Amino acid sequence: EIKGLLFDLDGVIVDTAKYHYLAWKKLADDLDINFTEKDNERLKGVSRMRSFEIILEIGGVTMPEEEKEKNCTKKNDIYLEYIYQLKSDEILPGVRKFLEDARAGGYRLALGSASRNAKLILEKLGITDLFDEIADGTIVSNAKPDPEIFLKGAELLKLPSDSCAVFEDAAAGIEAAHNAGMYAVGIGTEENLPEADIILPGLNNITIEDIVKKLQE
Ligand code: B16
Ligand code: MG
Repeated sequence: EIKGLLFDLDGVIVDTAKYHYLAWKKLADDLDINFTEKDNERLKGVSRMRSFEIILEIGGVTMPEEEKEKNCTKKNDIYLEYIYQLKSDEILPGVRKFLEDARAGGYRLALGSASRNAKLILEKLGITDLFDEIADGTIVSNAKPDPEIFLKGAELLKLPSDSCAVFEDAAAGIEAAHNAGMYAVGIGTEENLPEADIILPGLNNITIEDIVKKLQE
């Protein structure tokens, strides 16, 4: 029986990918690396450092660890300028209602995001109170597809893996959910998320009951 719901942040609750892109783009320009919006797709769900390493690979650039750290901090400072401006109306369509209804239906909700800025983003969107627990990039060391983030989320919710369902927009996140022994609901397209147990274009016009029924068919 599904009792816990774990939500990825970027791509499921809010489209922060566009701000990540703008920040990485600025940094890449400074480093004379040609980084495109298409390249940015590869960074979804990926940790900050790993994202930077992918950008360096694209540019064929290497640099010492210390300098990589500095650039990651620089990127985050730029990213935060966008996040400080984030408004509650940027929450993706139907998400607030979906979360509220799921809570009212007795489900326990947790965030399961790689972002170290997750708490700030939830505050900005005004939805912190809708989550019972928050598992984010500040408490895990292994990035998706490692199951750590979702296992942490389930542990915080005090639920076994097999009673949890994960909502994810990234292939690595779907893989992480399965590695954790959880159901995986893909937000996106069949083409991008072939491994998901079910695929939805978003969380509007659907209830958690509909989803649970489909998952358990
Ligand atoms: P930060 P998610 C991920 O969020 C983003 O998709 C990914 O692009 C980003 O690099 C990562 O968070 C880390 O974010 O730099 O804010 O710590 O999809 O796991 O919610
Ligand atoms: Mg995501």
